[in-house]
Amino acid sequence: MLAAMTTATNLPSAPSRLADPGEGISADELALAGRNHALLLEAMRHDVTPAGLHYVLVHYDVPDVDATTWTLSVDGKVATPLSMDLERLRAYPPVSIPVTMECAGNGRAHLEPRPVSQPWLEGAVGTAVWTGARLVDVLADARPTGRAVDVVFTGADHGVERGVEQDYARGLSLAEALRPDVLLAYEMNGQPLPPQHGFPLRLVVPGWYGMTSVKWLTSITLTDAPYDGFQNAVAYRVKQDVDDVGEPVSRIAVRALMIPPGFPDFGSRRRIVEAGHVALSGRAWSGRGVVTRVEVSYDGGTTWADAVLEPAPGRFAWARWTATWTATPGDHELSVRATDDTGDTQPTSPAWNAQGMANNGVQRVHAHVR
Ligand SMILES: Nc1nc2c(c(=O)[nH]1)N[C@H]1C(S)=C(S)[C@@H](COP(=O)(O)O)O[C@H]1N2
Ligand SMILES: [Mo]
Repeated sequence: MLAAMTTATNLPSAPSRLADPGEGISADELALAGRNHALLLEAMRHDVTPAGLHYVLVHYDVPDVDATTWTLSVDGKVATPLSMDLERLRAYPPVSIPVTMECAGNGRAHLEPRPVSQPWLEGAVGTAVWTGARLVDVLADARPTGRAVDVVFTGADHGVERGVEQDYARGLSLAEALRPDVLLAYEMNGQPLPPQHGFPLRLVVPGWYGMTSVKWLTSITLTDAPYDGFQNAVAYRVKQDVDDVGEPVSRIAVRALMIPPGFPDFGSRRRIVEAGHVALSGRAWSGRGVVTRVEVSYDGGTTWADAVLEPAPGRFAWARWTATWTATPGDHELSVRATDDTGDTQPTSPAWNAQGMANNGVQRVHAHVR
C-alpha cells in the first residue's frame, strides 16, 4: 500500500540542482514563488498572523476535497483500524495552540550557490492558532501494536517530484507523534482551515519545520519500519552534495526577523528612514529551545546591542522583541539575531547545504537615513 504512494516514473520532472554562478531566478522558480507566498514582514505586528497573510507552501496543487464525503483512515500496525469523518474528529476534546510554522527552505534564495527550488527570501513563516483533536487521543482509540515505530501521514494532493510520482506524505516517529501538542487541526485562527492551509484537516507538529505538518490529510498509517518515502528520504535532508543521502530535517532552528523600518522603495524594497529615534520590532522563535536573547546590529553585524524580549504567547509561538535605533543620516545595514537556551544562535552568513534546508542566517535590511 505504501509502495503505491511513491512510484518512480519517467515523467518530465525538474532535477535537484544548483544555479550556475550569476544565474538569475528562472520563470519556473517565479511560478513557484507566485504560488507559494511569504509572510509580508510588516504582518509581524500581529501576534497571530491573519490567515491570509500566513506563508503558503504547496508542492503540487491544492486538492479539491469535498468535506461531506471526506474521511480520515487510521490503519497499519493498529489493533483497531478507524475511519472517521469531521464530526467524529470534532467529538474529541478540542485543543487550541499558537504555533509558529516555518518552511525548512526559508532563506534559500540568499545562498550562494543557490539551490534551484522555491526561492524563499526570509518570509516563509507565520503564526496561527490551530484547533483540533490531539493525535494521541485518536491513536489511543486505534491502539498501536507493539510493532509500530513510525506514523505516515498522507495528503490528498498528488504530483511528480524529481521523477517520483506521489501523494504528499511524511513519516514521523511514533514517539514524536504521541507528544500531547501534536494536533489534527480543523481550524486556523478560529475558522475552518482555508483551502491552501489544508481544508478540511491537517497535521500540526509544533516545533518542527512545516513539511512535517501534512495538509489535506486523508490517512494515518502506522508502520513497523521507519518510513522511507520521498519527502523523508530524499527531499527534506541537509546534504552537502545534491546526490548525498544527508541528514533528516526536523526541528526549527532559532531565528529572529525585524519589521523593516521607515518606508520602502517600490522596486528595490530598500528602506527610507527619518533620522532620530526609530522604534524597531520583530519576532523571534526556535523549535529546539526557548529564545533567551535577541540582538540588533546597525553596522552590518560588526557590533550588536541587546533588544528587549517579550514573553512568548506559547512554547511554540514566536516572541516579540523591540529596540530603539538612533538613526544618523547615511546608508546603514540593519540585522537581528536570536539565541535560544540550547546555546544555538544565528550565523552572520548562512550555513550552506545543497537543498537550502534549515538555514538560519541573519536577515539584512538596507536603510537610507535622511
Ligand atoms: N499535503 C501537503 N502537506 C504539506 C505540504 C504539501 O505540499 N502538501 N507542504 C508542506 C510544507 S513544505 C510546508 S512548509 C507547510 C506549509 O504550510 P502552510 O502552507 O499552511 O503555511 O505545509 C506542509 N504540508
Ligand atoms: Mo516547507
